[in-house]
Amino acid sequence: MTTPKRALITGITGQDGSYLAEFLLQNGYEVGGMVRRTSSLNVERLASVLDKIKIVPGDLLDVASLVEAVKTFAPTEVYNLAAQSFVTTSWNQPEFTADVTALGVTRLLDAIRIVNPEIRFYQASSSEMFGKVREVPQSELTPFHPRSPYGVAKVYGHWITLNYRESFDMYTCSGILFNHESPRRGLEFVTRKISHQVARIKLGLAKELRLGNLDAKRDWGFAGDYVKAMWLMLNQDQPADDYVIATGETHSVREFCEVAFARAGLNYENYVVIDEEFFRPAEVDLLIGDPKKANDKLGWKPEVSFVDLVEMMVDADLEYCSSQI
Ligand code: NAP
Ligand code: F7E
Repeated sequence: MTTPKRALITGITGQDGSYLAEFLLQNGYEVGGMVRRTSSLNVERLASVLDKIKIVPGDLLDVASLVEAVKTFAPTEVYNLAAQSFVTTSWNQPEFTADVTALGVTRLLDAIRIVNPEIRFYQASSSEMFGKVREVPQSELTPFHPRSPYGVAKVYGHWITLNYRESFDMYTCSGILFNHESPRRGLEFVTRKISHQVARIKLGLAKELRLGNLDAKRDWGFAGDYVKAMWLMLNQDQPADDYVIATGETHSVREFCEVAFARAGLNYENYVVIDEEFFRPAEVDLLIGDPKKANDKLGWKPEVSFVDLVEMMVDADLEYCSSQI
């Protein structure tokens, strides 16, 4: 009998953490979820797996808690998904963002190095590192030019992950993931803000949707597809490497609105109001990833199309908002 693999997920209470936990459990893993102390436990997204995972206390701001988490759970793989992940907040809390999203990666890598450097490590890097893009589409070789304190923090996290691979011969991978969404996306991100408000308008609970830059373009995929790529990166026979994970298609916020409102039988032009409040000090205008390396080396491909993703989110929010009435 082989010993089951053990995965410790930081950020398990977030969108990606919940999908990754489900995926790893289905694949025979024992799963530990690192959770920071808050006044109320935020485990809504974990409803289907809560009784199957082990909650491990820990905070990326506190290295002693990370050493303890790695020591007590004794994982074979660590997925670092925890971050202050909302770009807008990173301008209001730049130092906090750097502490969690940048330095937090070093703290966790160091905890692993001290406790057991054989543990394989995944870092959640981001297409926001490309920012003011230097080439189209963006690949693993495209230079970075981040446009927010969040993007800058992720560049640090990316390079420290590579540095621990090169300095200590650890199996550390960085996944440069483009935007990925789902019905579990936080309400502050534009896709979920749209799908949720479309549902409320359809049900007569709201009259308008206030948004910022409708012309920004993103390469949007489905979070459930993207967590498989994280796992593939840590389960290769070849040496650790970094991969762009994307669909290779780009769509504007306006197009997202068009498809989302149409799903509910509405025309977005009658409801969307442009509001200066939602414009950013510096914008990332266009992101489109080149997932060729992940296709070739990991055999990874996205399965959910843009239209299917938007419709999945609107349908889920129609059901969710109806149940709240
Ligand atoms: P998310 O929903 O915002 O989840 C973030 C998670 O981080 C939450 O579980 C949160 O816990 C945890 N966290 C925050 N600060 C922490 C701290 N100090 N110590 C421990 N945990 C902490 O993010 P997501 O969309 O799932 O994304 C997962 C990761 O991928 C993030 O690192 C994000 O930056 C990165 N990323 C996301 C995308 C995307 O499109 N979704 C694309 C590229 C990269 P609480 O529940 O306690 O707040
Ligand atoms: O914005 C525009 C906004 O907040 C997308 C995070 O997961 O993906 C995410 O970062 C675009 C931007 O995501 C509103 O200006 C217009 O151009 O949904 P978002 P993001 O900033 O791309 C990356 C890959 C990550 O790593 C991050 O963690 O939409 N936009 N109007 C708006 N955005 C928001 N939030 N709200 C609006 O009203």
